[in-house]
Amino acid sequence: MNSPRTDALHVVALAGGVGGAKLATGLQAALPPGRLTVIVNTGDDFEHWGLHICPDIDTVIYNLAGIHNPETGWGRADESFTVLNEMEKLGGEVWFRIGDRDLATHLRRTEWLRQGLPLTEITARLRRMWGIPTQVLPMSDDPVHTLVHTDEGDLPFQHYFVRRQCEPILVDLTFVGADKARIPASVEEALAQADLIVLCPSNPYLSIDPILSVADMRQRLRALPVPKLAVTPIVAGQALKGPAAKMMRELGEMSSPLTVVDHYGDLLDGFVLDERDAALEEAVVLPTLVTDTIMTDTASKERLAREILAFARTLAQELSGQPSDLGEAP
Ligand code: FO1
Repeated sequence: MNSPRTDALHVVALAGGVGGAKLATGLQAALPPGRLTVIVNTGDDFEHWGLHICPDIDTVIYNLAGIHNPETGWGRADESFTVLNEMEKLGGEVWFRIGDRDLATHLRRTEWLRQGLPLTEITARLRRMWGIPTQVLPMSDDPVHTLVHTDEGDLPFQHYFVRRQCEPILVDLTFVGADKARIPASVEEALAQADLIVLCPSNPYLSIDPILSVADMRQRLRALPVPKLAVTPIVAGQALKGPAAKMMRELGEMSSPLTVVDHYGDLLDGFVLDERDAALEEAVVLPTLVTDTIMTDTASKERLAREILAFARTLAQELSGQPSDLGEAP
């Protein structure tokens, strides 16, 4: 295990979608400014209205800045849809609901991409503009596209997720371009400094797997001498949000936290299980924190994050056989 100085504690979270953004917000609140890096899924990115949309990056940024729509978890608070309504009148596509405030982000990002800036730099500019102390890093600057193989044929991710509301039966997933995509230098630096890796309660198949599929990311994470833990996205057989439980059943698996543990396999040193599934603790086999994982407000996000940091300290101790240097949460 690394022996990090208390003042240098650096947490790297892997996230995509609303569940990941919620825990990232809790971790940001629980850690000193600048000690959290979030590596975000970009497999959901797509072109729409001629613009480059990065839904998971925007969800993470809006949540970390506290300007997200609290009902959906994605998009902006106090949003209006004048442009969307006008697009409808002009026969444009409106199944993907882009609000007016959100549109400014897509316009600016697309403008910067056309100027040749990498997505990492654009994302850094956006998070600094919103005053976010956390580093938000795209998993790659190279294009990776999640392609969903279903009983109705292949669907680009947002067509499956939003347009078809995840109705087609999942057969398999491909992360097109992941083998050629490179890990950005900023991600490599964050991993080299990391004292703890947290796989957020995001959809393992749609949000975390694309990140793990970039080049040799999974092997790199596995080789890091720091605790790596995952937080369950499944509680009492259900996904708190999104299609994870439905997808598990369609893939012939149980919709259970144990399926998540199995799925991540030897990547994990520990697991965070919801208290409603406490009966499964022994079956997890890994060191397990059993707690309330449901994040409904700012306080519950921060409480869960602090419990995870305390659990990570005991985990680091168990793994090294020595007292942990992972400092006390402030
Ligand atoms: N999700 C929906 O279910 N319907 C939408 O119309 C929609 C629009 C949208 C616009 C901007 C944005 O950043 C996200 C948006 N999302 C929408 C969420 C997004 O499709 C998914 O949450 C992620 O791609 C999955 O993590």
